[in-house]
Amino acid sequence: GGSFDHRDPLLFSHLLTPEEIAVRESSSTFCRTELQPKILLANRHEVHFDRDDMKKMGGMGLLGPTLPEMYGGSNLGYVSYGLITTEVERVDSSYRSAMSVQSSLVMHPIYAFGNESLRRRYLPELARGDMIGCFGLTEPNHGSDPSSMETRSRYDASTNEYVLNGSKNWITNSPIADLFVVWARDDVEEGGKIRGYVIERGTPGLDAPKIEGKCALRASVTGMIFMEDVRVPAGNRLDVAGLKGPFSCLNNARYGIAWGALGAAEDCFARAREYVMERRQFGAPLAANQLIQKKLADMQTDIALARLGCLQVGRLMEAGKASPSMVSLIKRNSCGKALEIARSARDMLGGNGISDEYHIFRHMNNLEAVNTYEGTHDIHALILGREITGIPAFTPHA
Ligand code: TGC
Ligand code: FAD
Repeated sequence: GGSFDHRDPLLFSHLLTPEEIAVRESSSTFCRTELQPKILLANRHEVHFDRDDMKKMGGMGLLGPTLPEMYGGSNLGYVSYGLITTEVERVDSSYRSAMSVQSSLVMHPIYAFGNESLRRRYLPELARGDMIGCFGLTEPNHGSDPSSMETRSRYDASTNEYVLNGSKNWITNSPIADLFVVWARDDVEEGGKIRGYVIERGTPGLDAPKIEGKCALRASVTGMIFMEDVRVPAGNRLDVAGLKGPFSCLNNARYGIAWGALGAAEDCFARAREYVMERRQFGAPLAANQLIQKKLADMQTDIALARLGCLQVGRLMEAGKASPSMVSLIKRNSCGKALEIARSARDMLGGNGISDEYHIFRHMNNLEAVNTYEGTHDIHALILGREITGIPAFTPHA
């Protein structure tokens, strides 16, 4: 018979390779020593994302980890990528957000759809964290439905440039980004297709103000992007047409989030467990109450099962057999479950659960945003619903 470890109830670790275990251990040490000590104040005072943190992540090989080494990547598998996002988000979703955007939404499209000159110019700097990227798809009037975007691109043959006009909203890292991957629709004469453009900070007509008053992801900076006749050299257009361009980036990022959210959930579980073991009410530890034990059992079950789902999708990605809807399934499940776990853990700490010093409230607020971005919980339900029934239900029918 085997033994039962409450920290790894289904022996998940036995399913990892020695390389994956080493990646998990080195990222965990990095996150505990470099990121954990600063998160409390970074969140409390909404400190701007520290550029040095991106450089440190780059130095650890955490940026673009699945890309080949010749472009600065670490040539790791998708399971290793998931293990990294788990360790980073165990500290805070803000740090994982910065890493996801840089790796999946900026480096991935440049690698997958950029010409060789773009790849060589930008990927190594992004991998080192010397350059920060952002990804502009969402607009003020179009979030869940990016196909209706208003941002337009027109070709100017006289200068061999594309001219972009429009605005983007809720863009992670836009106020501090050096490089903007922006999605825009062509003029009708040019096919009216959605395409991606790589734009450098400082290009005339480009502005990226910060969004103030955020109640989640406070250690991450979020902003808008305004474009007024922004001229982009023809070589900076990505070689992909249609929504599959941005969506293939989202597949990667959503996959990392599915793992990451479980890191936040596990931190909430561990902190709540520790608290109820110590805290006494009615003459006994809180942990001695059935209601408390049921909450812990629910949390542990949800985390353990969700993690196996992430691992299976990771292995399928490595084998080239994963479908985007599998990623919707795990992104939706992990974020929804992690949010419930954080709320429950917060409750178990009573009044102390309201204080940021106990960390759970911060995770809970972050997970509200994580459950919303990269496709909301309900949008992923509709993606799965379309698979199950063959009927797309995105557009309501009268
Ligand atoms: P639909 O008809 O389904 O598809 C249009 C075309 O796109 C292709 N496609 C995909 N390709 C690759 N991967 C995917 N996941 C794909 N999903 C769709 C599809 O095959 C088709 O190609 P083609 O060649 O036939 O034209 O398009 P739709 O408009 O009906 O889609 C509906 C819906 C709701 C599924 C989609 O619009 C959606 O996913 N909406 C959610 C929007 C979203 O996720 N936004 C995220 C913004 S980025 C962000 O939040 C970053 S936060 C980062 C952080 O800080 O961590
Ligand atoms: P809406 O689309 O207006 O949705 C509002 C509500 O309506 C949701 O509950 C939704 O589920 C529901 N809904 C919408 N359509 C339907 C339907 N057909 N049926 C049933 N319910 C529906 N975007 C980027 O491009 N890049 C980024 O870096 C980025 N970073 C972000 C960072 C943060 C902190 C946040 C909060 C958002 C970020 N986003 C980013 C934007 C994010 O992807 C969008 O907020 C998200 O896709 C939802 O779009 P929306 O906010 O416009 O909500």
